[in-house]
Amino acid sequence: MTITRASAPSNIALIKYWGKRDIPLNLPLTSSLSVSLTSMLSHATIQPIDAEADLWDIQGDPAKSLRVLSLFRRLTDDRRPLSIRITNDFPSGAGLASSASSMAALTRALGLFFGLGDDVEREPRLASIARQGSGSAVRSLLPGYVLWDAGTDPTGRDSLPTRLFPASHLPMALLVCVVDRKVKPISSSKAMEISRQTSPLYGPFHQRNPLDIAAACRAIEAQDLPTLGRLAEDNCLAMHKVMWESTPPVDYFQEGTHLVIDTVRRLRDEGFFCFFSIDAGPNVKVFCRPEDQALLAERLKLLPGIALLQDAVCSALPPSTSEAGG
Ligand code: 2P0
Repeated sequence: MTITRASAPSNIALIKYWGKRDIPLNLPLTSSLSVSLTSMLSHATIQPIDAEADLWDIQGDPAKSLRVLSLFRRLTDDRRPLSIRITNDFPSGAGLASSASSMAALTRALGLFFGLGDDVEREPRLASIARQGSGSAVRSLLPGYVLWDAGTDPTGRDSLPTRLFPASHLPMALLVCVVDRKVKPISSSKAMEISRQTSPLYGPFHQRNPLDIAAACRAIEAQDLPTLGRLAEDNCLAMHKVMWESTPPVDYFQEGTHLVIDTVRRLRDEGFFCFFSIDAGPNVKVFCRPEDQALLAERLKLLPGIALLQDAVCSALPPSTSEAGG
């Protein structure tokens, strides 16, 4: 029996996705720009089995994985029972979003298994399938600096990721400050919908998106990390303000989140370049120049209650394999 394996990196958006133009198809209202990470990987293994039903070995919400598999089955009409396993390289339960990397890894592995391949640049349908598992998974299908274009087509066929620049164009290192390991109390999908329905800042946040995307692309192209950092922080805080102004307010920040933000600002005042980004949870991702990573880690490690994980922006996706096995 063939065993197919594929992996995908986690990603962090510098210009965020926070709203949908089509909920059933999970299409974003505006574009987002991210970096894919080197060592925060998910791995998916697929094997046909002699059984009545599929065998799942996954963590997290099974609904997302089931949706991805059913989309491949609808496309290929191949309904052989499968054993499906997804694991994460980064500590599970660290409060880090794993749905982007796990849905991207699953899409790449099933793509290879069902004969579509694992390369979204050759097979754009992979983006559509990954997206219906988890929106941010679209960006995890590529390495380096990635743009997920929202597209305008109602079917979503032009809602695709593109490689903007390789990681080497503007190398960045990352320190993930883990404030809380618990699963977030409210999912991003649900919080996005509360924002859409009730926040007066939802419209303004999306109106400025094209300007933010263009400015961030220019900053990366010019290898201008301070400008990119300022844009990313402003965009991240604008997204959280959308949530804080919703009814009921959604606030993912905790005391430790504020502590890390204050520390990043103080480090900058001291002359160390770094900037923060925070998603739908309390943990803070701190980006810096690779040569400053060790020194900044020493400082951030001193903060009470904060655990640190280190990473960098990745240059290439891990290779996928399909081989005969028992
Ligand atoms: C982002 N987030 O751009 C934003 C910023 C969280 C905060 O994309 O509803 O869990 O499955 O499409 O994939 C959350 O991503 O959301 C997200 P769904 P998903 O990274």
